[in-house]
Amino acid sequence: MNSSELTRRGFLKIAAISAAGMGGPGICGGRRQDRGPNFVVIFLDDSGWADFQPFGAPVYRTPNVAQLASEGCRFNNFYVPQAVCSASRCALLTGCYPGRTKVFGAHGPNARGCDPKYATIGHVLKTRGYATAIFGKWHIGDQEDTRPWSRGFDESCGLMYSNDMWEFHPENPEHWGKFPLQFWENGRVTIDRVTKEHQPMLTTWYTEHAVDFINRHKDGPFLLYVPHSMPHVPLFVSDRFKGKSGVGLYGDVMMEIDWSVGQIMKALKDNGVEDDTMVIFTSDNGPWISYGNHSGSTPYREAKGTGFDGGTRSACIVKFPGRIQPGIASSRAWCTLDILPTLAHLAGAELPDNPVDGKDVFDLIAGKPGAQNPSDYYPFSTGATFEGVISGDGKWKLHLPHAYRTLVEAANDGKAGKYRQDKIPLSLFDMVNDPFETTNVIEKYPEVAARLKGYAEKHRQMFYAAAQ
Ligand SMILES: [Ca+2]
Repeated sequence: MNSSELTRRGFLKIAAISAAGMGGPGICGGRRQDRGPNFVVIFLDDSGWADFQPFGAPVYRTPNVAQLASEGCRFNNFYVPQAVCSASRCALLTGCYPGRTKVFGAHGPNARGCDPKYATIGHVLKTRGYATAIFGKWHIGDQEDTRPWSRGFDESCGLMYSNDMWEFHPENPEHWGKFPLQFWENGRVTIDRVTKEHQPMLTTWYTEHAVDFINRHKDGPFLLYVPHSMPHVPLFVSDRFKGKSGVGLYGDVMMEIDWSVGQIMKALKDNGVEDDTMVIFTSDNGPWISYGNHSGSTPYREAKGTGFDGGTRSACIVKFPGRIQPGIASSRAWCTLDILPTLAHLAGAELPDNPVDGKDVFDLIAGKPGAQNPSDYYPFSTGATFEGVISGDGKWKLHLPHAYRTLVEAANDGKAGKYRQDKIPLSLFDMVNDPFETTNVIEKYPEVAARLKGYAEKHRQMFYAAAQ
């Protein structure tokens, strides 16, 4: 366990505060007893693990994220089950494995996306009277019954898919140019063809909607989901942040996202709901490193679009005053799959009728002494290829034999570089002592390998047997 983990004493202190808060009638510590807390989920696109202080030490400044980390708990071992946009978002919003929903990779315009038979976190929280909103990139369906307003979100604005799926795509403009990149608001198209004049405003517009939503729903409870389009390429920034970092466009974009975080936190505070709101801040996958100076960074192996930790491990902060100890770093592993069941638990909501794969991990993330991760394993995959499992405690990672892309040469200034394909044999990594996945220890730990192979084989049989 990390030395900065919550101590039993610290946990009891928080538990005592919570218990005292629960004692009064009606409202306790700003929270009404008959309802759950508010939730804000800020989900970046392609931001690397080391893009923000205190995870990394970027040369640009991100004071609002640093403050969020000082007021919340920083999770160093937080995972997504697939390091690509649509699959990652679907896992967060449904709590289901990609192998279950079959939402893999990144979907294009008009895609069916996630089958409506899988409830979203919006549906689940609405059963408890939550107002729900998404302002940002949806990317789990672009048909009438798979867009946000059909999928549990009362209010919405943003893009239905990635901001590079347009006429200026660096590699395939002819294909993507056939489909206008549209900006939607509450079920209708308000910008039919997003241009280079509109893209610089995306971060601002999402933020303004988020602040307005908080202002109107301060009596709560609410779910505010802000999946930013940035820092996915093509990078754009508003005039206020152009050149601000002094280190190039990527730094400017990150400073604008940091500003957005500050605006949302200020809105919570101004409306008196800061203490009644759980904030989760993370990224859908690791950096798209072939874009060179338009990409973020990660200390872990490989990056976006692979099953290595450079793709699947995201920097994560959770702030929940009085419930999660502030200012600490935790090495406890968990995953976006767990967000739906954990928030459902906190809201007092039932899980949906469809199977949900994630688990309620609130005790684990709150640092309750003795709390164990209830999942034996988390799967990881790329596209439709199941690649292996990480043990629920985050200590061991088993790669099944699979191919993966690795960088040959990055390009800069919005152009894509080159990858080549490589292969990894059946491999076991000790993620505590070798977090960079360098040394295969499968011969040294045959019992651990057998246990993880058992999980992997079961997972393959359940979710990939028909395809493989
Ligand atoms: Ca992404």
